[in-house]
Amino acid sequence: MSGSTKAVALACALGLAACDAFMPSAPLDEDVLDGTIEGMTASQVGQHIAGDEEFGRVFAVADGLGPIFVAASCEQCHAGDGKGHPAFSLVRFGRPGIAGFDPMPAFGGPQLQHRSIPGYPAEAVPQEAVGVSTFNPPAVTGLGFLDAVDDATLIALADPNDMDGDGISGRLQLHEPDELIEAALELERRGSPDPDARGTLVNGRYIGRFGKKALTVNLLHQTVGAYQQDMGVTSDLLSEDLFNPASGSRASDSAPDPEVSSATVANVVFYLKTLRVPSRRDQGDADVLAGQQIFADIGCVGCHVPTLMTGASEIEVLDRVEFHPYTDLLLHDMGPELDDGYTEGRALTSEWRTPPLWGIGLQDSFQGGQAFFMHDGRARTLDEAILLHGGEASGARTRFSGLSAEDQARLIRFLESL
Ligand code: HEC
Ligand code: HEC
Ligand SMILES: [Ca+2]
Ligand SMILES: [Ca+2]
Ligand SMILES: [Ca+2]
Repeated sequence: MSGSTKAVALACALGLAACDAFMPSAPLDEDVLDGTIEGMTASQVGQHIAGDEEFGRVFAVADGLGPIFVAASCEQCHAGDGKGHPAFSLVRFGRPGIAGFDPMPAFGGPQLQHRSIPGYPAEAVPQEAVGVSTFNPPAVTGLGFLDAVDDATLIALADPNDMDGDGISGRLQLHEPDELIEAALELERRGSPDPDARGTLVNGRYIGRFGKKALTVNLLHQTVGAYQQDMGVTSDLLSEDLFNPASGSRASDSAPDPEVSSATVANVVFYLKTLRVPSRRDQGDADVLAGQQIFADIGCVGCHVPTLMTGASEIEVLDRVEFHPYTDLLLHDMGPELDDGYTEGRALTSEWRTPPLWGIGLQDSFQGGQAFFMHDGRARTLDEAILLHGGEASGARTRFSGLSAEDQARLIRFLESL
């Protein structure tokens, strides 16, 4: 119970407050996602709070919003740090090209910025686009743990040729080196007690881990990308304003670049790193425990790996600890139904990075009382989400369908406890 909840309970017990009206709306501590990890030093708490403020900061035109953008703050899309409502989804597009997938930069691709500052034309999805995909904002809790997993762990989890014969391969997303990726990796290596654990080259390319197709290599890369692509806000690493190529002009806003300082970016990254993992609920319940066993037995754990280890971290709580994200951070072919014809890096259009399942039982409270699952929110219940699994996950889906109604309900109870 949080301090304020305790105070309310006490006031009720003493007959001081109208408790029927008050108690139900007081959130339980465990239902709140945006708590911090424990054990931070005072200066770390200070940096977390500074990052939290920046995460909530609403940009105005004078601050450098746009000229084209999707939303005016991180928090608008990642409300309460939980999954965002589909109204705040990102739309990305492209088409098959001669040398692989063409993200259509001449048309403003791959990401649509459908809003703009006054006097500047917003983008529209071009008719020439063949693959168009909608990405729902994911929850941002617990990401410091995923960020602190060593490259070697991901390399060991990958089984591109399905050598163990379970029908599940799991591939690393790999990106050609570029200036931005190398700068983002280098800055993070500088603060790390084990710099060699990150930025490993695999066949000359860097491992991607964040985003639905693992587009970005770390939280810094993700953050500067979000500032520029989602809000039109420039930083030291991405210092050029976005412009709409269809408008024929490279005119940008009048705010001097960079529009956020590297200290601000570092604070936001630190904020993301130090958001705690959502707490489990009803962990000891008999149905939940039975559901957990079924989750393992029918092969959900082939991708939604229950336990990972972090590597060395400068943040004590994240330093070489076990945690339970229910993801392998790898790409999997999910079959034709989830194939939007759109892709990033070396992923196939049908490939998606396994999303963590922690907090999944809480997400409806962050999406306006309704839940939206899968990359574009097309599934409205956990059952529906499971039944959309195809490709490498076909076996697990078929085994789920073969369960008794009671066992299916137990599996769902387990997911709801995460
Ligand atoms: C317009 C809505 C929108 C805004 C604004 C936005 N995001 Fe996001 N965010 C998303 C979506 C959608 C994704 C998934 C993108 C992808 O899969 O490539 C995402 C992904 C992320 C991720 C990766 C999470 C994961 O599990 O892989 C992080 C971290 C993140 N955002 C942080 C931020 C920060 C920090 C800001 C502000 C600087 C921000 N976002 C602004 C919508 C938004
Ligand atoms: C082959 C790998 C794989 C297996 C096996 C697998 N999943 Fe998934 N799962 C994924 C991927 C990838 C996604 C994201 C797909 C998308 O966004 O379109 C996903 C999405 C989900 C989601 C929705 C998450 C969200 O944030 O919207 C749930 C719930 C889920 N899986 C549960 C299960 C259960 C239960 C099983 C076992 C019956 C299972 N998965 C087996 C890879 C897998
Ligand atoms: Ca700008
Ligand atoms: Ca664009
Ligand atoms: Ca500017």
